[in-house]
This record gives sequence, structure tokens and C-alpha cells, in this order.
Amino acid sequence: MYIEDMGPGTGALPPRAFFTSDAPSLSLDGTWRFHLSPSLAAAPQDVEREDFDDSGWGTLTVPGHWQLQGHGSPAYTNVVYPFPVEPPFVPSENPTGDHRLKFDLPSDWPADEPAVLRFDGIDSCGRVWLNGSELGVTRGSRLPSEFDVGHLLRPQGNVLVVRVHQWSSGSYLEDQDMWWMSGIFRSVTLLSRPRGGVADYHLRASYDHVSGLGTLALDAAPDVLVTVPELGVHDARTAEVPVEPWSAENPRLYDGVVHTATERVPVRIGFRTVAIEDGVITINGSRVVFRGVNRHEHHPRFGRAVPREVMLADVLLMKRHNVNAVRTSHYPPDPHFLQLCDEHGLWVIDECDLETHGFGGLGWAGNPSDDPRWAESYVDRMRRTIERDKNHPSVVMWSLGNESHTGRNLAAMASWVRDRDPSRPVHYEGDFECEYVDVYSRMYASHEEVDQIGRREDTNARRRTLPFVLCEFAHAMGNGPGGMLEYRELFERYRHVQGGFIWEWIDHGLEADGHYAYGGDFGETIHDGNFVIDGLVFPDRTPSPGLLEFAKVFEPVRITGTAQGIRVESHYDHVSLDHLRFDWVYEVDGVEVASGALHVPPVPAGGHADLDVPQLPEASGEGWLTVRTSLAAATTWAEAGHVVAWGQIAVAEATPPTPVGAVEQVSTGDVLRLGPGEFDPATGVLTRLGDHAVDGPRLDLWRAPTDNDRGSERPEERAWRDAGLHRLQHRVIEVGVQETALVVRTRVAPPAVGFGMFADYHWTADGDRLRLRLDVTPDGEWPCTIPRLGLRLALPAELDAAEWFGAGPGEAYADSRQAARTGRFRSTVDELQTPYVFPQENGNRADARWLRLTAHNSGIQVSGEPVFDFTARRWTSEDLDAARHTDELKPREHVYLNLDLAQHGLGTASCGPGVLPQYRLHAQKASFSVVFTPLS
Ligand code: IPT
Repeated sequence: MYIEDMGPGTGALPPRAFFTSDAPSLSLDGTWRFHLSPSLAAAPQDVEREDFDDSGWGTLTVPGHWQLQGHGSPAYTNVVYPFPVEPPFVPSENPTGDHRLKFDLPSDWPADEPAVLRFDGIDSCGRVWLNGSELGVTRGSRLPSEFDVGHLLRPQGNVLVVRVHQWSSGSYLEDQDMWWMSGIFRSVTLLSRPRGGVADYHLRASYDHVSGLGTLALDAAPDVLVTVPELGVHDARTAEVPVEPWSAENPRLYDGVVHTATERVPVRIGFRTVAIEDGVITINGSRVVFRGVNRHEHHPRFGRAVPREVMLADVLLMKRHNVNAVRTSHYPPDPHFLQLCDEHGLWVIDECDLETHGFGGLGWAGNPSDDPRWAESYVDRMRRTIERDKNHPSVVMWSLGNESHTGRNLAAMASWVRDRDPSRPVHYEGDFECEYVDVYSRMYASHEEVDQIGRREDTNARRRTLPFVLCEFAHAMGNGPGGMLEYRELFERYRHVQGGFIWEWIDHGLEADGHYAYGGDFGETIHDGNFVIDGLVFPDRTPSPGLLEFAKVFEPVRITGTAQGIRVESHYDHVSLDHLRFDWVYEVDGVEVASGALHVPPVPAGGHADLDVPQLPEASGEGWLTVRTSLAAATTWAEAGHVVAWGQIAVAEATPPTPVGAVEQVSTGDVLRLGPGEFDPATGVLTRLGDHAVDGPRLDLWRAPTDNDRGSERPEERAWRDAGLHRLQHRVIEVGVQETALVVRTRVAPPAVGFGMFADYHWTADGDRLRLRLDVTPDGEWPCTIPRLGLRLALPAELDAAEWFGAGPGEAYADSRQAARTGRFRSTVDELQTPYVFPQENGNRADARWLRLTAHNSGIQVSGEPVFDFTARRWTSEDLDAARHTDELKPREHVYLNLDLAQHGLGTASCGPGVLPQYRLHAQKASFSVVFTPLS
């Protein structure tokens, strides 16, 4: 049965480069007739016949997935196969989509020339007929298949029929962590192939950084030639010419034409040479660091049928956030994506369409990777990847696939690559012993382990000699990742530790039911929930705080300094700083008082310059000098003025505020009054501040667990919940009324356990300033870390406008706070929320010196002694904890304000290491002071 054949597809032409030319072509994308059957047995007979009556069928947009166009539903599993594992067999209930298209040729279509029908991607197996004749069967969902069709075409009334099966033997090789979605999800094109045309070509363009010469070598049929006017190369097969090299930092392309007497193929040539020298990957002679992301193809409405303009949006967003590399996890992308990488400059690890992860749970028994019956399929996939993409300068490494364990078929792929294209190293993470790869690659190795690899302490001799990359690290699921800074430090410490690729670029949320859906939302019986929501951008490609943190941590220029001097350090591998300009802004207490341009002398790649601090005006207050560097001229990916990097230098210390004296007297009665505050005499809880009803502040330790808190390796959440930190009880020991102070002593603890915390609230007032000092003292043995150490209070809902002086504008956590700068910021309460697709702790603003929450200038001010963190929301932490989708969060009647001394870090334990020791929060003796002032 062809669906379950273990070999590659049938009937297709040998693979070749993807290109466009001056030969006619006809896009067959658009509206097709479509019919979905629950199985092959139930599928209509004779669909391939030209006279088959499809008038009763519905329509479908091609390229597209049928599950996203009203037929069936998407389903998400990460590792497990959603069907019984008995390769190569698949369920009889195999959704089968029949696609039919009638088309005419344009009037000027060359009648007597050969023609090719190209499918850029069919998921997972397609049987194809043209005008009643069977062309063959496709397998390899994310790979092209071309069929020879010239002899079958007629000027009018062609009938193309594609029967697509959701499941096939190929599904066993395509167990990537993503939605199961089927169909003709990439373009379909009819290409006229002129006789004597350019059937295929391999244009090698290398660069010798010593001589500055580029070498062109064209590998193609004898009559194929290349012309590059700008280089004075005409009708050549080889050439050696002085060139500017291509790099991700300066993607210099030369326009040329590969041609024969009958066909012209426009080409964009980038000269570059990838090498491994002394265990270090170099490109054009320089060590490179991959500041990369793993990119899946995803769109919240179209799935993996990503429109071209969205591919461009991805590339531009990456470039603007200092991403310099992409791993095409875990399949070759739409070919247009690579053209964009060539043009705008991204290093690419081009990965083959291969993953057999689901065998892992079975101890890898039956894994196709080591079964000779699958050998041909494996090599076929690699061949199709390389032949399609071989001419892209952006592709600097080939990857055999992902999570397919190890085996002879993978080794065979690697040796095929080495024969075919020795100019690019071979990558595959699953070859743990590095027997057949050129680069040692790991995923989610902890900082500690990467440090060990850096020190070349590996017991495996082969691994010790290889360059090292993290093909996946810093799992961007939900709030996080934490700890990117510490990875960067390792990439800088060891020459052969050459960066990595964040997992992953985008949340694969699908638009449904007024929110973004994830695993389980379509009624799947087996699924992996929100594990598919783990990107640096939200499903609509809004950058998440994680991407902003990435951009800051991995900026190519580092600006640091003191009041005595500024240091500008280049972390470019290839270009100087000539394309940048520098300026500065001086702010005192968050208000700009001066600004200017900064002259920076020439700095080569990897170099640095030391500069004087500009002359700054005298001003009293906390003074911060912000130095920024931005593009001097527009590039293909950003406007002139786009800020590439910045640094802040503290130059003047804050003027200490007048201390809040214990001046006002406590008055007793139905309520206790102290300065602007009113308290409940029974509980000692503040109930009013000036004109505003309040409830709290009370000690609070809970946060809605993040995905990383809930993560598999170090499940902090389980420890916290087991300890009962989400249901603390407050026992009032004493409400002590003193002459000028109110001292409320409490013990705060979860039910059912013996440990707890004494929390003493010392209230004093001075005029309209009401000061609270909270002293906490743990009582008994605490079994776990704590999520937060702070206060919670409820405020009137109308206090909607937030303004603060502190870190901002975005959220910041202990181990993810590089992107926050010190300044004065404004927001509404609603805008303070980060809408993580799966609701969880978010929106923390760090190091606030003061915060005002107001409505029409009336409200409250909180001042730190010296600083505090805060979140403000229209729902409680418990609401946030309970919600599973953003639209379940309904505003309550209050604004809930959390004021924190500290929060536990984020880490990346949803897949990878937990919070680093220095960012873990433990129950400990602590004092925390804030001053409340009513504003009217
Ligand atoms: C790793 C996979 O390679 C990747 O596709 C994704 O599933 C990621 O995990 C988690 O989001 S594999 C894992 C066993 C580390």
C-alpha cells in the first residue's frame, strides 16, 4: 500500500535547486475543489478521472491546511505519536483530502517545451494525477517534489488531482513538536522547462579573507554559464575576483545571471567560506557566535502555510532584535525564507525534515534511524534538502534533523552530505558521541555544563576537539527565559563555545474561540497542552518581554562605564562600528536635562574604545547617562536611527528624601487613625488612605506559577503548592497601639503545616506620609523556596493611571532584567499586563523608587526605601493562577497592587535548567519599608 511504503515518494524528478527564471511559470495557488473523507476506504472513487463531478464539493485555499479551513481539527503532541506505533503502518482512520483544480495554460505558454509540476510541500503524503494520468506519490512533507508533465498538458481544461493523506509512513519521520496539520500547505507551480535550459546549478562562491578574493565555481551542465556584471565576470564557469564578502552582519550580494542560450536565471551571490579551524567555526576567517533562534513556520490562522510577507516580518523582527542566526527547526523552511536570510543577513542552520522522537518513549525500539529499510528515505530527505538550498550563502551548516536518536541511516545522511557539499559542516544533536558530525551540539545544557564543555573537560576525546553550539537553549515558554545573560558570558569566555539558538521563535497559538488555542483545545484525547506556546514572540508576532531581553543581552555593541569614562565594546564578528552613530541623554530623576552626540573613533570587529563622559549640567537628583548607538543610515531591515544597543551609567546619586518621622499620633475608636491612614482595630489592616478605600497591605508570598515554575526538572510549583503557599492564613497576634506608632504583629502560615513567618507591621506617619516597615522572621523549617516576598493590597478600580520612576518600561525579573532601563514611565493598569497565552505571573516592574496610581490626579503614591518591585492588576494572583486562557481573566472591582521586596527568578525549567542559585528566593529574615501618600 503506497501510503505505508517505507521508501521515499515515487515518480518525482531528481531533486534540484529552487530558482526562478525567465522561462514561463504558472502559479496554481488559489481556490481548489476539496473533499475530506475520514479514511481512504470512505474516499470517493474515480476522483482522478477528468470527468469526475466535483460540483458538490466545497473549496479550499491552496496553499493551506484543511484543519484550518473548517475540515477536521488540528491536534498537538510534542513527542508522542498520536497513533499506535507499528511502523510503517498508520491508522485506517486516515483523514484523506481530495483536491481538484481545473486550469488553462496562458495563451503564450510554449506548447512544445517540457514542463514540470512542482509541489513545495504536501503534508504528509500526496498521490498526484494530471489529466487522468498518475504522476506519483509524494512523501517528505516539508520537501519539494517535481513531476515531469509536459507531455500531459493541454492548452485548456487541465485537471490536476491531489489526494492527500494525513498519515503515512512518512509520519513516523515527521514527529516534530508542533501541530499535526495536513494538506498542500506550500505553493504549487507549473514551470515550463525550455530545452537547453538551466536544469540545475550549484554556484559555489567562496571568500579568502587573506587575499580578499572571491572564487566562483559553477557546477552545472557544460553549456551553463554565469555572468556577474558588477564583478566583470562574463559567460564564465569559474572566476577569481576581489569582492566584499557576505556575512550576516553585512549581507553583500552580487546580482548575476546563470544562463544558457535558452534560459536566464537571476542569481544573488554571496561570497563566504565556512571552516573549522582549531576546533572553532570560522566564517571568512573570523570566529562567529550564533545569537540564534529556532524558527518553526507558524501563523495563528494559516498554520505552516505562512504568507511571504509574514516570513519577511519574521526576518525583520529578528534583525531588529539582534538575532543573527536561525535554525530551521525541524525541516527546511519555505524556500523564500532563505532568500530573505540571504538578503537581510542571517546565518542559517538548514535542518532536514526528520524527527522520530516518539520512539524515545519506547526505548528507541524500532526507531527508523537504525533500520536499513528506511535508509533510502533518510538519504532522500537529505538530498532533497541540500539540492534545493545549496546556493544560499545564508546556509552555513546542514543539520540532519532533530531528536531521532542515532543510527546508521543518520550516518549515511552525513556521509552523503560530505560528498555532495564539503563546504558546510554537518550538525546533528542526536549524535551524542559526535561520530559523524562536525560540530558538538547540545540542547538545554545547564550553564554549569556548558562551562565544563568550555573548559574542554569532556571525557570524550572527539567531542573535546569540536566546536560547540547549543542548538536549543533558554526555553522561551511563558514568562522567561531567565538566565540568558549567564549563557552569553559563557559564549564570550570560550572561543569554541559558539552561541546557540533559543527555543523557540514563536508561540504556536491558533486563533479560536476568542483566544489563542493550544493542545487540548480542539478536543484531542492525547495532547501536550500549552507546551506548544514557547516562543519569543506571541502568536501574532508581538515581541514578548523575552525577545526584548534577548535583544539587550545579545546586542552587538556593549556600552558600559562609570562617571569617569565610557567603554564601547564591539561584539560584531565581521564589521566595524562605522555603520553606527552614538548619542547620549542625561536624565535626572527620570527627566531629561541634556543630550548630545558622542564621537566614537573607528572600532574594528571585536575591538573597543574608551571615551570621556560628556560635560553634564549640574542637577540635584538621581542622574543617569544613557548612551545609545543606532544605525547611521537605513539598511534593508531597519530605518536610520534604529537603536542597536544602549547602556546606562549612573553618574549622580539620589538626594535622600526627608525621613518619615514618627510625628503623628494614633487615635483610637471605631477605627484607628494615623496620619492619612485608617485601620481596622481588630485586624490592624489599613482600610483607608486619604480619600481612598484600601484593603491591605498584607504579607503575600504567592505568584501565579509560570510555565518555568511548573517545569519538569525543578517543579517549584509543586513544592510551593505542597507547602500551601497559595493559601496562607494570617493570625493576628497583637494590634499594638502606641502613641505615634501602630505595631501589628502577625504570624502568617499555610494550613496543615508547622512552619510559618512572623510578620510585624510598624506604621508611623509624618504629615500625609504613612510609612510601613514590615519585618518578617521565618518560624520553623521552610521546605522550599518562596515565589515572592512582599505585600498585597486592594485599591479602588478607578486608579488606572500608573507612573513610576524605576526600571522599565517593560516587565523585569531577577534573572531577566537587562532590557529594563532606569527612567520615568507611564502606563495604564491594563497595559502593565503581559498577555502570556497561558495566564501566569507577569508584568513585574522592578526597582521602583516611587509609583503613583491615579485617576484625574487623585490617587496614591508609594515610595520605596529605597526601591520596590510592583505589579498592578484588575484580578488577583489566584484568578491568574486559575485561568487557562487570557479571556478567562475578568476585571474585578479593584486594582490589586503587589509591592515586593523580591521575587524568585524565572529560570527555564519548563525545558532546561531551573533558576540559578543567585536568583532563588528563600524564606529569610527581612525588612521592607514603603511610604504611602494619598494624592488629591
Ligand atoms: C526539544 C525538541 O528538540 C524541540 O523540538 C522542542 O520539543 C523542545 O524540546 C521543547 O519545547 S527535545 C527535549 C527532549 C529537550
